[in-house]
Amino acid sequence: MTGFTVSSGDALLVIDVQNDFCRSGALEVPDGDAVVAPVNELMRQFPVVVLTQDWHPAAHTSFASQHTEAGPFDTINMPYGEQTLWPDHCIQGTHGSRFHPDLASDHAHLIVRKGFRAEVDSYSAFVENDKVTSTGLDHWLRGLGVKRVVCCGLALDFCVRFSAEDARSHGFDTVVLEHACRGIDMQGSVAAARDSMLSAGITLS
Ligand code: VGL
Ligand code: ZN
Repeated sequence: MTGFTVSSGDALLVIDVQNDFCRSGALEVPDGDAVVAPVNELMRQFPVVVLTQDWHPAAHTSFASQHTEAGPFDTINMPYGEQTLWPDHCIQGTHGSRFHPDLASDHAHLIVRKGFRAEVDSYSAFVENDKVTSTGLDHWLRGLGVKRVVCCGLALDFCVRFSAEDARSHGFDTVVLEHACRGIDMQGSVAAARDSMLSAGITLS
């Protein structure tokens, strides 16, 4: 995190630091728990803090359990485009859907729940995977005069990546703080995410 300082138009966007993405979770991100300490440290410094929470109904169509033709981590075609299938995770109200117990969530000013519609997944904090349905976060940030969105959390190659790319495409200066992220990394997805974010004009710090 070299040369990074917080300024007044900044918002911190903390992606999906939830039990199912941490140790022994249903969709465990390698070393996912390691983001909690740096994320807590960051949250104390930002004037605006947003947490996201992946929040699926039990029969969500992104779950491999809802499909017979494909399994976990396979990609299938949905009406809105390609979708990776996942183990059941972050089911609304379950332990796996709760924030990591050590996450200092009292620092948050807004919690955005996403992926709650059974037919459409949402990696991004801004727009669902159908690329049209807004979560409202863009307007909320703009109302507060936010100019720059600083992203961290889980997983770097999915929800952090797509949240950062949508922040950028909505006109925010966008930074991803890699020391406070961890990735799933399937078939080179971390490298692909970094390339894609860099070419979108996102700063990796
Ligand atoms: C995520 C896959 C499925 C994430 C959420 O938080 O990166 N990945 N749901
Ligand atoms: Zn999910």
